[in-house]
Amino acid sequence: MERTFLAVKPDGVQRGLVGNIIGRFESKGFQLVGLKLVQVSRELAEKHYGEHKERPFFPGLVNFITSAPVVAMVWEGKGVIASARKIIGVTNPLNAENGTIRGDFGVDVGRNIIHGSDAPDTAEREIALWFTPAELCNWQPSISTWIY
Ligand code: FUP
Repeated sequence: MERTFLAVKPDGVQRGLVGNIIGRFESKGFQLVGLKLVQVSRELAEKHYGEHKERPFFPGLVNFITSAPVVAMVWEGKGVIASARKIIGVTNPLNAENGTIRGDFGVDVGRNIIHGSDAPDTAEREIALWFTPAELCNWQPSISTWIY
């Protein structure tokens, strides 16, 4: 089953948006398989955003992502990588559609609330960078056991 890496960035955590954001992926029908609050090191930030290291915004991006805790997650489900990107919205929140996370909550490209892997190879790389295999749960929902 397909998996993707998502992270609520420091602005999303500070603004109390974690529950709302997790709810959107749960409601869509995706399954949470990994979740932790992380104070990101500069080393992890520089690896995660390695493709941008020559860009002018890179130092500010690393400072931001290391400034306060991040909620790191792995979600599983059919087509979850592309679907999560649609739920998140485009990079600049001012251009993101209403109804997307960035469209609903952001105005600044440098404070765009959430990260989501953009393709299968990046999802695989980012999951391995942020989580050990033991931190990911393989579980089957069994609603009939818990709802009477
Ligand atoms: P996304 O995949 O939508 O998160 O966007 P990118 O990988 O292109 O960019 C990674 C992060 O760099 C963005 F979330 C925000 C930041 N960024 C800027 O701060 N300025 C820019 O001009 C572009 C990206």
